[in-house]
Parts: sequence; C-alpha cells; structure tokens
Amino acid sequence: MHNTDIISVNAEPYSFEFSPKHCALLIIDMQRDFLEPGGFGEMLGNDVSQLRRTIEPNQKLLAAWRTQQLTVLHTREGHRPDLSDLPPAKKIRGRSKTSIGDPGPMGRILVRGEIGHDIIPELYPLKTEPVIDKPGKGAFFATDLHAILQNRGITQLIVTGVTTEVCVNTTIREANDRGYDCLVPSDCVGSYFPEFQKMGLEMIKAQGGIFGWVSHSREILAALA
Ligand code: TIU
Repeated sequence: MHNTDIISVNAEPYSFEFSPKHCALLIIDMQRDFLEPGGFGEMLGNDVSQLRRTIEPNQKLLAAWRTQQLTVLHTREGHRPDLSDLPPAKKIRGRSKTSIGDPGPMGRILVRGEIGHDIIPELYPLKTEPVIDKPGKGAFFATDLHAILQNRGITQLIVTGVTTEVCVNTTIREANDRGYDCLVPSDCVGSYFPEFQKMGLEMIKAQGGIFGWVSHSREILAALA
C-alpha cells in the first residue's frame, strides 16, 4: 500500500473511501476502570465481559495501523487528582456510595495517574501515539484533539473503543459536526447493554450515514492488505 492510495471498505450505508495518510485510528477509553473487574464500569453495576470481546479485534486493527505507520490516537476519560475539572453533577450522578475520585481497587476511580485510569496493557499506547485525556464523554470537549488532528491533516477517523452509546457515540457526533468522516468497526466497539450496542450502531449509519459509517474490522483489514 502507498500512503497516497484511496482505499475502499465495504460498509453501511455505503462503502467508506479513505486516504490512509489522512485517516487516523482513534481508540476511545480502553481503560482498566471500564474493562477490568473492580473498576468504575463494574461499580456502576455493569458486566465488564460485554466489553472484553473488543480487545482482540482492536489489537489486530492497531497492529495493522502501526505496521502501515499511520496515525493512532488514544483517549482516556478521567480527572485531575484535585478533581477541579470534575463537574459536581457528574460526581454525584447515580447516588453511588463510591464515585469518581474515591479510592477503588485500582486506585482512585477515573483519576489521572491511577492504575485503573490507564489503558489496558493489551492496547497500551506507544510513546509516539498521542493520548488525549478528556474530562467528558466526547473526545473533543475540553481537549486538544481537534488541533492535533488538524496539524496532521487528518480528516477521517476509524473510531473504536468503549462504550458504544456513551463515549464512542458522543465523540462521533462531535467529530461529525467538525467535518470529520467516521467509520466504526462494529466488533471493535462495545457496550454493557446488547440493545444499546445494536441501536448505537444503527443510529450512526441511519439516514444515509447521518453520523458516519459502520463496518467490521475484517473489512478494514482486507482493504488495507
Ligand atoms: N458508563 C458508560 O457506559 N461509559 C462511560 O462512563 N464512559 C465511556 O463510555 N467511556
């Protein structure tokens, strides 16, 4: 493959054409707090095994992006240790006894620098891959993601990670309004709720691709090969 090639991926609602040089892999919040037992996700009452099936397909896609020396970015949801960027509404939402900033089994929950806040070892970022620390669900809100993408000439995104209807969907909507094309491989995004996984993907590709495209990682890997 040459970086100037235009690649076509089988997708819905129609094929996704992309220029690898201008297309980044954006991996959302594959953090221990969401994917491992004892973290924030499980604390909210969720079954983390629903998310763990996304690890292997993400590893394959990440390996392909690295092999082709294309842009990879990672995000993490979390807050400053002094919690000055944590909205009080987010802190108290859910009326849980334990909430963001409190001690948990993997350090303080969703606090930057804690073990639980970091990315799972299976998908750990390389030093050359920007990590975007975000206080919200969307990766563009209160971060320098848009500037980093613009500086690299990125106009298209393959968006993966967790969870489908929360941080992945919010980020895709933010990206769409900023002019980016987004493709979502369904096997590389996960939700704690099967019905939200299904509808979260439907909502992206409905109405002629109102927010973007949906495909499967095997289609992206086949197109890249
Ligand atoms: N709870 C839930 O589904 N998700 C989050 O809180 N954050 C992300 O989606 N990353």
